[in-house]
Amino acid sequence: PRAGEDGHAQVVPDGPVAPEDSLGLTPEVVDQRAVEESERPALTIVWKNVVLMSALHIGALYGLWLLPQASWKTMIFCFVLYEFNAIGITAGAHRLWSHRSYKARLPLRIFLAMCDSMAFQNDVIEWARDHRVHHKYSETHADPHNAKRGFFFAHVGWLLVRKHPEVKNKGKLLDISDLLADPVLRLQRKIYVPSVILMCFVMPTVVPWYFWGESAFISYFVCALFRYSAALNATWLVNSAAHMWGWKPYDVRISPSENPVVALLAAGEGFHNYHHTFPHDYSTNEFGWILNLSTVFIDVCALLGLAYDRKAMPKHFIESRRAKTGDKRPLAKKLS
Ligand code: ST9
Ligand code: ZN
Ligand code: ZN
Repeated sequence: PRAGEDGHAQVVPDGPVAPEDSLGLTPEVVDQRAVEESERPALTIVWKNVVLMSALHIGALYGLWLLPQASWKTMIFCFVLYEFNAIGITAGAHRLWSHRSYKARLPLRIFLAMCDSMAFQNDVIEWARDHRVHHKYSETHADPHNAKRGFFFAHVGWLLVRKHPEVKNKGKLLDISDLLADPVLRLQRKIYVPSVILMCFVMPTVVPWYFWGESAFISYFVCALFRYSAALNATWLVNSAAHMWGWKPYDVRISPSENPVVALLAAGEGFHNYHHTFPHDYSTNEFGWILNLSTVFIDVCALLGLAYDRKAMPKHFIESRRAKTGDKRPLAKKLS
């Protein structure tokens, strides 16, 4: 059973529900979107990022081309790394640290921070600050990857240009004291560069070479560059594809959508209409383990006593919200 129905999980809301949580849209955000409709913000391109991102993707495509020459052990290792890379972002940076949707004991937090360094998506404090501002000011200029600015901007373009001043202005109003108070996150920030070199590039290259004699050249291009870039693109699809295409069974008024393909690629993070409607649910969906490896991971950690206080939306709460704001057309209903 999904946590929340088996009596083990804490059920949200456990405090007063903020207006943006109960309605999905604050009047402030709606007004802001209307004002911005006709604006086209100026872009300041960061050429260093353009060059590095292009080089990474060329290296990753070369890794994909080399993949058939890799041993089956290397292929399995690459897949396992991809999933742990994903878990670092989903169960770590996203569900634990950005949304506090469950609690984790120290060994699990250390493990998740290591996986997060393997994912090399900025340190958790920066990632979570950007993500909190993405939820609170979704699809306005204060949203770092505002999907109203098109697929490319939401996918990768936002990492290639200076941020809109509103991201910084609104971001500074957010409380991130909980992130700064976590010693694991402070340590990760302090040793971020060496931790990324080790976890994202050196370890994926050395393990196949040392343990089963893979060529270090192949393991670098396949397990480091190809795995890293594939996981980046899967993550970015949540910001681009899942903000554009899919079903809206919980709230028709927002762009984030239920996108099963993205859910599969992103270890359970494609149920984005649900997630933007109920951001504090630790499962980011209504269906528990279906297409959701990250929920499986958190539930197993809970069984081992490493994770606790998983927050899940009560069924009646979901139903009443669906009745108020959800898409009630037959297909959306069938898929919800
Ligand atoms: C990457 C991140 O890929 C991907 C995140 C995706 C999120 C997805 C979410 C979806 C849900 C979860 C799905 C998970 C699925 C996982 C599946 C896995 C298979 N608030 O940034 P700077 C201020 S990273 C408040 O330099 P610029 C602040 O004072 C990839 N203040 O801005 C800051 O200083 P500090 C690898 C803020 O100059 C100062 O501004 N990494 C905020 O405009 C300067 O900040 C890269 O490619 C805020 N939110 O530059 C690096 N933001 O930090 C990319 C900023 O000291 N980044 N401030 O406080 C950069 O190079 C730059 O950030 C930039 C903007 C060029 C993009
Ligand atoms: Zn989103
Ligand atoms: Zn989120």
